[in-house]
Amino acid sequence: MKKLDKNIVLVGLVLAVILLVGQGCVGEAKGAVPGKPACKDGKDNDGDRLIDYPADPGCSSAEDRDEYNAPAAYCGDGSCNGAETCSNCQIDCGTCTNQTNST
Ligand SMILES: [Ca+2]
Ligand SMILES: [Ca+2]
Ligand SMILES: [Ca+2]
Repeated sequence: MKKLDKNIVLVGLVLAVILLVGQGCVGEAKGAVPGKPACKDGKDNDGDRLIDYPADPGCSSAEDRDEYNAPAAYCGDGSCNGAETCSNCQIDCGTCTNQTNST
């Protein structure tokens, strides 16, 4: 029975180690500095070469946790958006076709 007791102690120790290591790994996502919002960590988090509030327009404040801002719509971005039409942005909206009324 002594051997069994030793095994139980060993299993307990292993479990304790797993728990401790596991807790150390739980936390912030990769790349994020714990406790520091992306808008005041001194890094260019979204790759637009603008760093932190107020330089990056993606930062609404220094406490903003996300630098990312949606790029403005422009002619050539691949989608017909904003004020784009077939007459002012054929790249995105396609060429205008003359529609003839059958009536
Ligand atoms: Ca940043
Ligand atoms: Ca940025
Ligand atoms: Ca567009």
